[in-house]
Amino acid sequence: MTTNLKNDRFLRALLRQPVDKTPVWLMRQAGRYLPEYCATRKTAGSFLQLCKNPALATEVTLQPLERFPLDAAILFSDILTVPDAMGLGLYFAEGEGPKFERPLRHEKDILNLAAPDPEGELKYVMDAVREIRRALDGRVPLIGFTGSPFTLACYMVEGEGSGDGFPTTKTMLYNRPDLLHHILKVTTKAVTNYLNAQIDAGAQAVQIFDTWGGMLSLDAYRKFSLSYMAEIVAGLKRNKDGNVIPVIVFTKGGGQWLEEIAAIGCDAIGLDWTVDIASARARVGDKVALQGNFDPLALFAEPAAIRSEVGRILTGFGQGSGHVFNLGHGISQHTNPEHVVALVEAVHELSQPFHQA
Ligand code: 1CP
Repeated sequence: MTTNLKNDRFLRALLRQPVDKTPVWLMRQAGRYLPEYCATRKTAGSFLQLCKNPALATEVTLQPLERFPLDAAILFSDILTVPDAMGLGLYFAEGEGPKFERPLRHEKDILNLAAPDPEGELKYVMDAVREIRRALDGRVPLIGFTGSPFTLACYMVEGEGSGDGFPTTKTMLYNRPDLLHHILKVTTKAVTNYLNAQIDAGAQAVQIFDTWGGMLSLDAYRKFSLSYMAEIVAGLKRNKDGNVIPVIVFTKGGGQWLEEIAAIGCDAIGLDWTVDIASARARVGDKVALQGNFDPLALFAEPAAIRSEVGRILTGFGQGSGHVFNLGHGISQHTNPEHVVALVEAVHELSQPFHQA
């Protein structure tokens, strides 16, 4: 189906077409749990310099594929490159998470916000997509991604990550919903352009990471997160050179709202590990595929326990296509890479009986 791909299992599963085994990739599959990643990051100087150097971003994107027979590659970048290109000044303080020099606190700054040109300030990301596609040479498909407007707004307003539910952002949501909606509107335009530019540059599927949507009330989730993701999905190029470009929506903590997420027209929904995958499948029916569900910290257990947990999730999903195996959130930096070997092997081996006609 997909031109020039040696392994299209991942794309086929997203479109619920038959596969020989369940495809698998891992959120944050390139990262600090790999010593070779740490070495390349050192060469680059910093995480941001690594993101901004297409040759090195290509190198780290391919590193996990050299070790494990994963069924997809994901662009090495970060969701916060977009607000950085909007002028907020992204930096990483040593040993801490991401921060912005100029968070959005004043009405004047919010009203001045504009969507960046993806082939301008973000050209380094598109260059990385083009270079990764060349280096992959059709081995597996390449996933492009963005943060959801709401998740990006959390960092843009708060100015950094938050251990206690982004209180500054929540205050704006309840006090000045008009201002938050303005940020979300501009950001939606920015990330729609950004994903379409990634598709033009060669991304073969895209994922929207809505890491913080799950901390909202259902009413606020609909108004401040889901409606903007629906707008993005409607604005994407879903066809490129005759191939469908599947869209995955991942709201961490969104397990209660799967029916509503499926209704926005995405091809697949990401599941964290708190959801029972059998019930999730029954609820969404044949509307969308499902991705994920393995607790990232279960990778700390022994290979035999990892294998049994993989078996439990595969059995829960049951017969047929429509499941992309993944973690329910990013892989921890303290994960032993040998345990990832056990996970990928178990998925490919144990899933085969579920795909026999
Ligand atoms: O020190 C380092 O080397 C940086 C660690 C790191 C890495 C490896 C960060 C900083 N970002 C990344 C890469 C990254 N981030 C990818 C690459 C592709 C992959 O292999 O999956 C992706 C898709 C992301 C997405 C991302 N960044 C999200 C959404 C998904 C999620 O994990 O929830 C979020 C919230 C971020 C912000 C961010 N960037 C980095 C960190 C440590 C964080 C999280 C901060 C926080 O918890 O608030």
